[in-house]
Amino acid sequence: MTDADCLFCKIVAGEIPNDTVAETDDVLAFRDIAPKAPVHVLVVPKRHSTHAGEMAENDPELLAQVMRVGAEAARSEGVEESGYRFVFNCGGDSGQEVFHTHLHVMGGRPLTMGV
Ligand code: IU
Repeated sequence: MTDADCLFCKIVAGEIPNDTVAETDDVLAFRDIAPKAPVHVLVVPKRHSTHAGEMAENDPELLAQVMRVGAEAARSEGVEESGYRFVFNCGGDSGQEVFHTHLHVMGGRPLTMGV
């Protein structure tokens, strides 16, 4: 499914430019446009879904691919050894703003658990 109004679907389709880090047949990883850490990559499934909680129930294998590409991005961006954070925001109260599943991969400085 592709949501015609979905920003990340448009990025996946090449309609909006992105700073690609990695790409597979099913997954795209690109640098966040407003990074919250020195390394801030977003990993999205090309197939539209609303958030990771939904994907965990409906397509866990694709969600696993998203996390594998996230781990590879952490390595290629140079934060595998120092440590990094995976974040999935799921729904309004989480702070999710783009309702297409995406994994935040953040690192390059010490992170806190501030919410
Ligand atoms: P969130 O989990 O939905 O809150 O995260 C959305 C992220 O998408 C956020 O970090 C934005 O900076 C990022 N983003 C982007 O990379 N490119 C864009 O055109 C837009 C948002 I709008």
